[in-house]
Amino acid sequence: MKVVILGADGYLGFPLTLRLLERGDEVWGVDNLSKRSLGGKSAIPIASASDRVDAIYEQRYGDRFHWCYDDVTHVGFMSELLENIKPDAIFDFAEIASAPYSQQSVENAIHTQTNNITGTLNILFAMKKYCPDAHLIKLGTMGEYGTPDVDIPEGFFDAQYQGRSDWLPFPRQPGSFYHLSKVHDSFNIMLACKLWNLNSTDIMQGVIYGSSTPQMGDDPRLKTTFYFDAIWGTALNRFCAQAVAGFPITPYGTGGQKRGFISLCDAIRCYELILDNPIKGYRVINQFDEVYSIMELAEKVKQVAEKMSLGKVRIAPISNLRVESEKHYYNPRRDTLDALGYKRGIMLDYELQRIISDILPYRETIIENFDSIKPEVSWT
Ligand code: USQ
Repeated sequence: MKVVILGADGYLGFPLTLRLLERGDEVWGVDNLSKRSLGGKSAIPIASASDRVDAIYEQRYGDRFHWCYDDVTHVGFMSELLENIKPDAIFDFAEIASAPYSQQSVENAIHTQTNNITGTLNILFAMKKYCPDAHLIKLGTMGEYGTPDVDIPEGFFDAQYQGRSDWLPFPRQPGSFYHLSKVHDSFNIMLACKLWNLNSTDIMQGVIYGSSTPQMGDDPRLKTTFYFDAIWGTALNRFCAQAVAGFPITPYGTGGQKRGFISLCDAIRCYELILDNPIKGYRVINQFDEVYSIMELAEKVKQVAEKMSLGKVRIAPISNLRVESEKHYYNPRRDTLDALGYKRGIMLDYELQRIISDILPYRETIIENFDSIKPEVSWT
């Protein structure tokens, strides 16, 4: 298949690029490399984009890989790209994906929403003109739904009101300007699919964890990022980094917040399944493996790290600077992936061991960046 990956230099986009090349697809990887200058602290060192491209060529994928350094928000670039390639599918990971970053300042909130919403609109208009039959696979977030006191369906539900009923978008209650940017994206995509008969899968993805995929092998140039700082690091990855460095693990507040989680390797398998099973029109897929509370995960990391002889690991809850429920019902559904044949490949304990082994050689990097671990962005 001819596949465009927007955000191909990122935590998800790069491993997906490697996997699709491995299985024989032709890939156009697009990135403006802006994430590299936003201050995230990665335990695993990241090769330059040109070293990554060299490594891909050395894997003998060069004839099927095309690297494009550009910005998805540029109208002329996107039009030219889709006009020339006419891809079968477009993955869109090219978004600013941090809730704390978006809450940090008006500049960051505007950067997040402008970048994310403009990029998506740009893709939609270019698809309409140049490749209306392509499949847009867009990364949304489970955070679009918030944490309602009822089960969470996949995007739509049977709404009953005053004796009448309709199949309507499930309410979105995002908890940050970042999560809200994804809601805007979802509605823009839904409208474009309705008006112009475009095809899109909008993935509501849970929190990802993981440090490597089989395609990376031992080549340091093929590793992906592993952020552990309070702005770009996500909960479970941060907990592993804290355990490795001998710092206390930091659930925010009581740690009763529940989220859906999925490993990096399983997320890549889901993207493949979605790519191989395109849709006509607009579809929402909830993508996560299991729901855990943050405290459950902190305890799990402690258990695994102590078994790996990392010494005594301490869990030290800190005050929660976010505005979010810490005790709530959470029951999202995951029907479509199951119907497509998805089976979880990686168990949590196994993946935690692997993450810890992968980042252990970079313990000093984490220790040196101790100051970046403590959250400082308040939601209020
Ligand atoms: N949390 C802690 N301690 C930490 C870090 C996080 O208790 O050291 C808690 C947060 O308060 C929150 C939960 O863990 O309740 C998840 O926080 P996170 O920083 O791991 O994830 P979040 O900000 O929700 O965003 C991440 C990704 C985002 C993706 C989203 C999926 O950065 O791109 O969209 O996960 S979801 O959370 O399902 O919306």
